Amino acid sequence: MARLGLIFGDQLNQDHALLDCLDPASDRLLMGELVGEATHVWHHAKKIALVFAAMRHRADALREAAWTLDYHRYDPDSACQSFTDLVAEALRDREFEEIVVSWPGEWRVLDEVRGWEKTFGIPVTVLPDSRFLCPLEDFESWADGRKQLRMEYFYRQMRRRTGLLMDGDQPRGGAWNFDRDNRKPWRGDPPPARPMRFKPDETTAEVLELVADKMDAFGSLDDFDLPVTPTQARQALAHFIRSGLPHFGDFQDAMADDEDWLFHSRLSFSMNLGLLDPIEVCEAAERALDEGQAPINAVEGFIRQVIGWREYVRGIYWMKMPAYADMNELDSNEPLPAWYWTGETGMRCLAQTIDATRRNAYAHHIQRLMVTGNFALIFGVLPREICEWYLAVYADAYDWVELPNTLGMVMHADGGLLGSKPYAASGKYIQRMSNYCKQCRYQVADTVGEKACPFNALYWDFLDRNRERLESNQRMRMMYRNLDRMDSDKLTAIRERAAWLRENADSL
Ligand code: FAD
Ligand code: DLZ
Ligand code: SF4
Repeated sequence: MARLGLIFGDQLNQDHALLDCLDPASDRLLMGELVGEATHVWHHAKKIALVFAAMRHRADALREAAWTLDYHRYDPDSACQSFTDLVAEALRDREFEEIVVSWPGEWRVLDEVRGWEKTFGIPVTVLPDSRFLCPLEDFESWADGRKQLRMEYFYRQMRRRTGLLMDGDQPRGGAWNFDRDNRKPWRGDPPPARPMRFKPDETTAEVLELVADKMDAFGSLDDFDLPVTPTQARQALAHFIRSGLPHFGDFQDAMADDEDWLFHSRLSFSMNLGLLDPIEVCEAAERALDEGQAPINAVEGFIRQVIGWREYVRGIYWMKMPAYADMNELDSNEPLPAWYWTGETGMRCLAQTIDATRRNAYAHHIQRLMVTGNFALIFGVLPREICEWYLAVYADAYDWVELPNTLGMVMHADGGLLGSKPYAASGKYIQRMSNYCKQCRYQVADTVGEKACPFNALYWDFLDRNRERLESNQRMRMMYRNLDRMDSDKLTAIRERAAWLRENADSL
């Protein structure tokens, strides 16, 4: 009897574990564009279009490679809305001896899959997800028994494991980390390196029409230019290595009012769909160093994001789910201000970041961390609401990567499991790393008063409110020393201003 292999929409990698395990001569593959997956959060239109277009191209390629594949096209009126419905439909038509999938990217989906043996009465096999370099068991063994988990130590192990940037057992360039060189603001020079653009082909154009006509999605679908096949993703990689990587390190933390990309790669879209293999991406970066095309601070900084942070957040996610999603250690309970969805706020840094998000389904890391993330942290937004926002609005967002970044790195809602301290900052940080403040309605130099930058009062108020939880953290000492220097009248005025900002959030 045949086996049924279900391929999830973000697992389009050519080395998918199913393809080694199943036999194209006797087994069948299944993929589906599902109402449930497309609407469980208010996804960005470009994200839905990217996933569907890449899925359709992958389905065509698998059929060309002699696989028998059933593909369910998006149909809002169909009774087939979820992965379970999709499998049930396949089992209605034919008998199968086994269902095979690869470990999904979301706990929610894994939980669904785990119910299938009981629902359908046949065995279900979950194979490893070959889009990652560190198997989940290896992450757990690394984490086991450590008092504190720190990305830096995990990253060093990943360097040794992959051999990337290693001279024997020593780090290349004499250090594991060159971050001290990577904090320059960008003042217009060198010119920014924009990502490569791809014209939609017929398949993609059909998907764009579908999304425009049939879906009520967030953001803009205009100028869709994303890579949707492995070939295009490789072209985008080569383009980034040539144009963005040389300056990636220097300006990694910079932000600019009218520049959406600076020197970032936009490769998360492709890596998270399986169109690019992370090791291939890192090897291309190391080759640029070998050939003198990019400096060590850029190449090391980039590789650290891919084999360090990307793998680390995934490891934490699977080790701690499902309880992780409900954590709220700082007791943050404010609703998400409505302008997170519209960008209609006078705070220039937020307005520009959200505008870019609406147009591109993208904001770069420092915008996500220090603008939209920092505001949500110091304002005290309920973690569940801000996590849902990030999962919806970015085209690279899947629970395994979005949740630890938002709930852990940004909101510190896991009590410091993922990152050692909250990235809380006042407007001064944004002023130093960008030119937003020059065009803002608010005054970055002021903390209280009608025109004062809201980040300032909220920052001091955040420290004040969380003193008991954060004061003993070594890395927060300096911040608390500064707070302690403040006289009590000023602190009272700050508390009042912060309370006013919370009450009037939607009009900021
Ligand atoms: P580059 O700056 O060019 O970096 C290169 C690659 O490194 C990225 O493509 C990505 O694969 C990897 N990377 C860098 N930082 C991280 C990180 N912190 N975690 C995981 N991978 C990383 N990334 C996602 O892929 N999906 C998400 O849903 C997501 N949500 C985030 C939410 C918040 C609140 C924050 C602060 C960060 C989030 N990130 C997420 C991490 C990071 O911001 C994006 O990976 C990055 O902006 C993608 O753009 P890029 O490809 O141009 O990255
Ligand atoms: C994000 C997404 C969207 C928008 N649509 C689909 C879909 O229609 N079919 C599908 O298989 N996957 C989709 N995905 C990705 C899933 O939500 C989910 O994150 C992964 O399938 C888990 O591996
Ligand atoms: Fe953002 Fe404050 Fe600067 Fe305005 S003044 S751009 S709100 S940091």
